[in-house]
Amino acid sequence: MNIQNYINGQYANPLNNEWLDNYCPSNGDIYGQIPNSSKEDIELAYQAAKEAFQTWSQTTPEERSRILIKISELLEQNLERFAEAESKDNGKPVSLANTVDIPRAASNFRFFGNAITQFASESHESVGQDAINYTLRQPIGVVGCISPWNLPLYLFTWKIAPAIAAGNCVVAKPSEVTPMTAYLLGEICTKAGLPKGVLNIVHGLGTTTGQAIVEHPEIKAISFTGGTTTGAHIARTAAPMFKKLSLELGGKNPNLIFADCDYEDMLNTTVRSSFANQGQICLCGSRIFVEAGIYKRFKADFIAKVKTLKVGHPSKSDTNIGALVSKPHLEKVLGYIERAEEENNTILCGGKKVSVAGFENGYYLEPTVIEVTSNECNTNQEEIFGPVVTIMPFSTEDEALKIANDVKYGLSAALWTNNLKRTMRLSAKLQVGIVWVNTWMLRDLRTPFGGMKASGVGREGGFEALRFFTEAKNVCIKY
Ligand code: TXE
Repeated sequence: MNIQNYINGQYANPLNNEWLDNYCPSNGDIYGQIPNSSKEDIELAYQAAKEAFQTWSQTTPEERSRILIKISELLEQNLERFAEAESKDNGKPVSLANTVDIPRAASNFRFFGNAITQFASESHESVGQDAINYTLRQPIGVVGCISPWNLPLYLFTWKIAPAIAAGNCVVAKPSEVTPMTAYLLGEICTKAGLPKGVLNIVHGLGTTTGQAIVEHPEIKAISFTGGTTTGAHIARTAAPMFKKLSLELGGKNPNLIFADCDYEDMLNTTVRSSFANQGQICLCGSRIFVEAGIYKRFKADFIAKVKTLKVGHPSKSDTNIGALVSKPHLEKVLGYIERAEEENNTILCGGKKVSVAGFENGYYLEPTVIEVTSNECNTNQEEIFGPVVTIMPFSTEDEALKIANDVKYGLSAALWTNNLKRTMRLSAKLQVGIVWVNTWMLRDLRTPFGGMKASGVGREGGFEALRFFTEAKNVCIKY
């Protein structure tokens, strides 16, 4: 199936008429083409957004809310169609797209549709000076949203929904590896009555199409999720133009498991936090540290459970692990496993490609557990972003904290303990944006989301996202 850009409320071919192949990860086939858009397409999208901003920025929050909630309802009505498209494009199990990706995309629109009606600004009475200050929260104008391939519609809409809720108009680019659901979203937006030009979706490569969004002098804010190297490049490009940036980047998240935790709950959740979405979530707990007293037991039980995970075609209901997103990505992950062995780490299970009968050219990989002897090895320092985790024992709480923080990333951590004082101590000291205690990936859209260190800058989610997508202007009136 060939897809098109969605500019000014209409589907259109790229101006240069250049196309890229779109691969299906579960069987390796090329199943369609996508626009390889140029700077000129971005300019067209920008002009449409600029024009739409004249009226969209003047609509009431209630009007915008009504349209966002309609988009959410239409996504829910089209759940199966979107879930199947997402799975085909990304390789993830349909069961995951059905229960997580698409419902969450719908929630993003509903949440920000509601949130904008509650987004109040502050006022401050300057006592003794006969003055009152109030803050105007005004939309920025035309903003850019660039999203990755791991949670395609989920993350695309996580940016778009707050941007348009706040009254901005958007030029958006999904990952060229997984463009399909973003393409389908255009039609839903038109049906929901989103005025033309408010959302423009342009497909193409990061280095050309994405770069053109970041370089556009009139696109004043960029919300980006993707790799840390790309994030650094975007920051460098945007800096001389003083663009507002929100960067959600990579992670190498620690799971700290203490002997006093609820063992079964921890074990089941740790399998999920390791391998959900083929381990391709920036929040996956890829470094597992276990208190020495229960290390042997954990190692045996964890491996036994991991071995029961079924790698298979994404459309099968008993598949736990589908295909990795692309051939280059599969090769990259295999390269990390090879290097782990060169570093004298021990592959406890997995590590090899899987040939799924009937789909031999798909990008399947066994869930892989590696035992490391030091947190300093590359395997524990670099983001692998696949179904690969490491395990290692620790002796004391201080040591656990030290190794958890001893990494360039700082996105999230999972802490497993029933000791309240330890929970409070570690939560305060972990250098991450999100700490989960006795759970993982429990998300509440009102909370701030984002990372420290090389995991990015800024926070999205809740009112943080609405703050990012608005300019705060203070007005001081002397009376
Ligand atoms: O991401 P890229 P890639 C990590 C993960 C993965 C690595 C690389 O470790 O292996 O990053 O993945 C667009 N200007 N994460 O190469 O390139 C690109 O087209 C503007 C973690 O696939 O960062 C896509 O839409 N845009 C991550 C988006 O950026 C550019 C999720 C992300 O692609 C651009 C994905 C440029 N110069 C990968 N270059 C997470 N945090 O969840 C690329 N893009």
